[in-house]
Amino acid sequence: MSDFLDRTDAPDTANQESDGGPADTGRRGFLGASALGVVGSVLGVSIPLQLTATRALAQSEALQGKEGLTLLNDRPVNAETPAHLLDDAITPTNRHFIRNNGIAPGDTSAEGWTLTVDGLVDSPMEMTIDELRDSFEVVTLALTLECGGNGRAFFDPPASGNQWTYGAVACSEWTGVRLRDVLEAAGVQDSVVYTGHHGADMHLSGDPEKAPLSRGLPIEKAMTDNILIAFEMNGEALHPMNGAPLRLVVPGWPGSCSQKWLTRIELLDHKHDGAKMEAPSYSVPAYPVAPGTDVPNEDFETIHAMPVKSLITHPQTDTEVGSEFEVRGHAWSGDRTVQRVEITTDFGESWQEAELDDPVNDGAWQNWRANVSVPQAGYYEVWARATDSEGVMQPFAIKWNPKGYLNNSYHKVAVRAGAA
Ligand SMILES: Nc1nc2c(c(=O)[nH]1)N[C@H]1C(S)=C(S)[C@@H](COP(=O)(O)O)O[C@H]1N2
Ligand SMILES: [Mo]
Repeated sequence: MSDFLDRTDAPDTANQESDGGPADTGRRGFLGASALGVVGSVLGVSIPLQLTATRALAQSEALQGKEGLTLLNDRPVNAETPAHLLDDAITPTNRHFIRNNGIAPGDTSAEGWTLTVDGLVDSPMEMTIDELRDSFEVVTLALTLECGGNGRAFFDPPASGNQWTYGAVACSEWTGVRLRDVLEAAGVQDSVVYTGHHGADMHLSGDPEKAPLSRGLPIEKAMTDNILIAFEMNGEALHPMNGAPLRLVVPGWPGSCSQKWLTRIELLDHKHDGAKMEAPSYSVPAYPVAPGTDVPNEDFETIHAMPVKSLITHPQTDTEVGSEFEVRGHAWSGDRTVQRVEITTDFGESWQEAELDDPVNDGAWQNWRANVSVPQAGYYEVWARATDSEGVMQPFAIKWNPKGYLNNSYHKVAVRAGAA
């Protein structure tokens, strides 16, 4: 089976630069969708002509170690992981999706990299990565990162931006220092309501005055225990495309909160107004809307916690199974835990509860598995649905919103079951 995903009938917004910023009206990726595919098979042929030869070379080198991912866009680089390649309890670095809004910095070595913490703090600081390591407790946590636009590909009418299917989610093991410890050391002043995050990547226009992305967090969220300023991913230096040498990892909130190539955290007495903080970026209407509705910007709300969701990582869709087989995957829910995962192989007539693990730590997804048997040979769909600790269950259908965020409808895989 070829793992090239045929996207020829994807809407022609597939290569737009953004997963939901105001700037994403109109720009097409340089290549047609059909020229994009699995990372590895396209290296060397997908170099956009706008890039200098040197930078394009650096970019394809940076994609090394990500073979098997599906490339959705090459400028900026966006690549997702097919669901069956997300089977590991902890996502290996080569299976972690990539979502860039701009051009990654060319030099991502830890040498000389510094983090500035300033704004409304008692003692502004600038520290190297070694100084961060030496000054604060170093912790390792498995943390779930999901792009706010994961699942956008299934919106009807389509939403502009990267056409993520299922694979803009991961749970790697991150090592770093707690954001809270660093902010407390700097001395957060009483007037602070928001953080502003800054990274070293470059806007697609090349304009040094513009940031591709600069998001922030309400200060109460920033002070929670499981947000890391990370300098290791799965026990090694971060992959250059995943924010080396230093990044934020904010589990359970839209991935855009997790600033990569982190250089500065600013403390503010107003909501941060950096790139893609404004509606409709990473925002949904404050009230339910009919599919296709044009919603005025002032009616949007910034997304906070991501909703409850599950992913089936085995069996792989479009494969053959026996009459008895194991179904397994992961489930997560923003700032909550998942209390139940159920699966069906009869289009929802009956549901079977899966065995569900606790998260290995606060902020990690939960692994689940179930043995199923089917009554006769033939075509089956396996669907999964999770229910979180507040009793909120994944919806069957997509709750449409203009920018294609928060699609947590059931994941479905198709299999052909053989005779017993
Ligand atoms: N500096 C910077 N940080 C960034 C981004 C970016 O474009 N620039 N993209 C964000 C988005 S939208 C997501 S979903 C996550 C993706 O993290 P990953 O590429 O390591 O999977 O990074 C976030 N951090
Ligand atoms: Mo994202």
